[in-house]
Amino acid sequence: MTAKRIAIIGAGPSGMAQMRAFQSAQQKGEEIPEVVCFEKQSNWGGLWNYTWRTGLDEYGEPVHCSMYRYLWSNGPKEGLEFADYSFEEHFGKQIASYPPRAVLFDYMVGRVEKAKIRKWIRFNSPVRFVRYNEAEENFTVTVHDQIEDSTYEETFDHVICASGHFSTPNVPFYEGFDTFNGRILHAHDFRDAREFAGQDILVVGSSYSAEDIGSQCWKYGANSITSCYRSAPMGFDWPANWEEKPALERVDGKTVYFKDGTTREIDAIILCTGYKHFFNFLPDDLRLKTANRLAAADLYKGVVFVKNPKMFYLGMQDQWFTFNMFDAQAWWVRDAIMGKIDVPSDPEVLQADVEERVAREEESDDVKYAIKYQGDYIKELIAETDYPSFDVDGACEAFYAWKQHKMDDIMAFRNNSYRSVITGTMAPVHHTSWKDALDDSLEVYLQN
Ligand code: FAD
Ligand code: NA7
Repeated sequence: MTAKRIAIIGAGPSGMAQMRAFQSAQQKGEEIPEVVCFEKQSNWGGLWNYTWRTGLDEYGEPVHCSMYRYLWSNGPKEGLEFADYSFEEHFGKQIASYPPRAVLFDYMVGRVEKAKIRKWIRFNSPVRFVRYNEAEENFTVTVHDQIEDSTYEETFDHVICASGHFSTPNVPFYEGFDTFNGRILHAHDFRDAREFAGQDILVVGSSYSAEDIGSQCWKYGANSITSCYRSAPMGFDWPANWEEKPALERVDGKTVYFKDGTTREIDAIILCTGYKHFFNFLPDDLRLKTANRLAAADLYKGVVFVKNPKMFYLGMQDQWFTFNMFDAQAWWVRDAIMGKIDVPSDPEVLQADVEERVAREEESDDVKYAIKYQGDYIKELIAETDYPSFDVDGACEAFYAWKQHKMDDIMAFRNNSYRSVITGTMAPVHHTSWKDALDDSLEVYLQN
């Protein structure tokens, strides 16, 4: 019998976790399926593969990257550490708790370089379409080889979609945008905060991007930040030149109008209005349609597509936990594919699991509840596989402390450190406070 063939779409943190999961079974002497990962970029790392480009890439594809130059981890690294590859193993020492983008990229790549799985990836290979063949019970995947500029088809027994969901911007229109005398951009296209030095900027939105992009602009010398919320304010104790306003109503010239009747003169508008789950390479019968929430729609155990259980999705939830949650999912999906875990065949059983998760998420809108909810999800998955168990509750504690540190001082929370739940070591306090650390290169960050 020929080995099963598995297609993974995307070599970001989720796709990399999936490959590492298969490789770890192989390392233990198990027969694994043939794994092919299609990645549209020329390198791995997903959103963490930084590019200066915005709009379209060199091949005319939408640029995937939504990250910006001076991005530092927005949560403590102790909440995302791989259970099978600690920060200390990678860097040879414990490092501070909120690493900049380049440091986290280096860490995640270190694990997969060690696992030697790069050979499974076909780079510059956007998946154009996936079709399920009822009769053969397999999938035909259409891929564009950008280097050769040719398309081809291959068949697979399973498809694992790990294409991310923070790349296609949600861009609202407000009256007067078309005549605004300044730059309007979405967070997806934000790169270097120095561009806004000396300017008065408006940030629309009240979630992570609004908070962090506003903070970046503040750190790198914007004259003032005005942020505005649709539902609820972020409510931090902002610096003197940052004001939080209710919803934006309209724009006229350079004047922006808010719901409370107040106005401001603004140089640039940054729309931090979130992202869309966007899968233009999938047909209706395979395409996930979900909001950005902890219990994603139509995913049994958060990973099996209920409308076709041969198809899996990774990392489609809203995220408190990231790298370690992708691992938990990847190990579970591996075992489902390898027949070590039974996926029920009755669609009603699959759907009931989804509904239970949705109902449980909706029981509370408390932040601690949400963090624990996702921590419990990780525990649930790893209990069913050989992924190294770790102190998930301890990781939740790091998140609770992080939340409090943000309330204490939003411009200084990244100066705190936490204990690793993998090695038990306390992270050192970083040598420079976040607001003064203008050079955030890997070399400088690691000087502790
Ligand atoms: P992605 O990283 O988006 O990777 C998906 C991959 O799929 C990409 O490489 C893409 O090129 C590829 N792909 C997409 N479509 C196709 C196709 N059709 N064919 C082939 N390949 C395709 N998380 C943290 O833990 N800490 C942080 O500090 C943090 N900061 C963030 C800041 C920003 C601005 C954003 C947007 C997200 C941040 N995140 C952070 C969350 C982030 O979602 C995860 O860290 C992680 O990148 C998700 O991994 P992923 O593999 O699921 O998706
Ligand atoms: P999020 O967390 O999805 O938040 C989107 C924000 O945008 C949220 O505050 C929304 O307000 C707001 N929003 C959405 N549509 C509109 C319109 N039309 N007008 C005004 N405001 C709007 O996205 P982020 O980019 O902040 O974070 C995504 C990931 O990137 C996150 O996981 C981080 O790790 C980094 P609402 O509260 O819904 O009223």
